[in-house]
Amino acid sequence: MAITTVATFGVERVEVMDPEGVVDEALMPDLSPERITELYGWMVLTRRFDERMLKLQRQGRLGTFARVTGQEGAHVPAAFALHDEDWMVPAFREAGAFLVRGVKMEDFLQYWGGDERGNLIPEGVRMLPTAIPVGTHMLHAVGIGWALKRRGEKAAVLTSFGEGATSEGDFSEAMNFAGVFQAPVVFFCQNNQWAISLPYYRQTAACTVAQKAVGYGIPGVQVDGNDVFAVYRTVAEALERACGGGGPSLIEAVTYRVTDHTTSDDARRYRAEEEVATWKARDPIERLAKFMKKRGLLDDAGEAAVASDADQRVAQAVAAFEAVDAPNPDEIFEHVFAELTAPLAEQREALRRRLAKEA
Ligand SMILES: Cc1ncc(C[n+]2csc(CCOP(=O)(O)OP(=O)(O)O)c2C)c(N)n1
Repeated sequence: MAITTVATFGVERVEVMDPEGVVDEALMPDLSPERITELYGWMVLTRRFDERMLKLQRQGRLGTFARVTGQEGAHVPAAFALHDEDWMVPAFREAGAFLVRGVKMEDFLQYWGGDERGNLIPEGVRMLPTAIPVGTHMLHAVGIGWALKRRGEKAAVLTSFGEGATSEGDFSEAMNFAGVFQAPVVFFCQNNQWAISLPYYRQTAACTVAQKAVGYGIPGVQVDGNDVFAVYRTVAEALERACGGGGPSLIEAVTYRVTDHTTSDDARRYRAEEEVATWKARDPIERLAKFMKKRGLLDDAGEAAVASDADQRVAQAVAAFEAVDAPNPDEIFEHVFAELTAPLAEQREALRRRLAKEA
């Protein structure tokens, strides 16, 4: 009889660029200056869009929105690392990924304005719509990945979610299935430290999200989620491995939700201003700008031009969104059942009567 160690594990963390924009050349991903400039443009567009979303909501022109400011260093480079033939299966805090993947900004606005027609993904864009139920979409991602594998398609799936979603049973089922069937899925966790008012340490007893991969026999790694190069490099590698038959992986991008949970929340009620200030100082866009300025890829005038170009694109999208006719309320009852159930038919009649009265 003996007691022996049958398994050991460690968790690696990838950092490429420090807060001053200085990079480790040996770890730099393969990105041309043009691609880095493009990536920067997407991040700024995402930030300006996000800020405008808050204003629109406060003005009563938009419904609730899950803001992404501070998380552009995570989901934007992750989406940027995808090839056209890859799929993205997002949660609800990935505005930048929608833009990078080619979803029209006005459509995205329309969805968050409460009009489901905005959820129609353009033909040829391999992306699923926003998933509000926490965690359910990870199973859809694995289904798509498994299908790609069975069809022999050389493509992978990136699914993104928050650390809160890793407490859901869906996460465990998805990770297990992906591991057993070696589905080409990259699980991308934006660990932004808070699930509404629940902090990370109350969410899980695991000291990293990345280590959860060990239980499913798949590789797990942590990256600095405010370091675009670390994220891009790690996601690109994981996608390549998945496409080449190397199976799934889990990436934990450590970042921070500097805004409220949604435009309906007030985070000052449950967390300290000092903590928020610490993370604001680690801004991912400023970090990339510092790098680009050192390399002569950006100057102050260029920075202002990128921002004003982004503002113009956002203004045009808002105008297009607000020019769309309101949907027919009857549509609420369509597309779920082939034949409307009796209670739903009754509800539709009640709605019609009420709208007729109010008209
Ligand atoms: C199945 C389910 N349970 C609860 C909710 C309510 N809810 C919305 S967001 C959220 C927290 C999610 O936290 P996390 O997964 O870390 O993502 P984050 O919001 O931080 O991006 C909860 C509990 C929901 N949308 N779906």
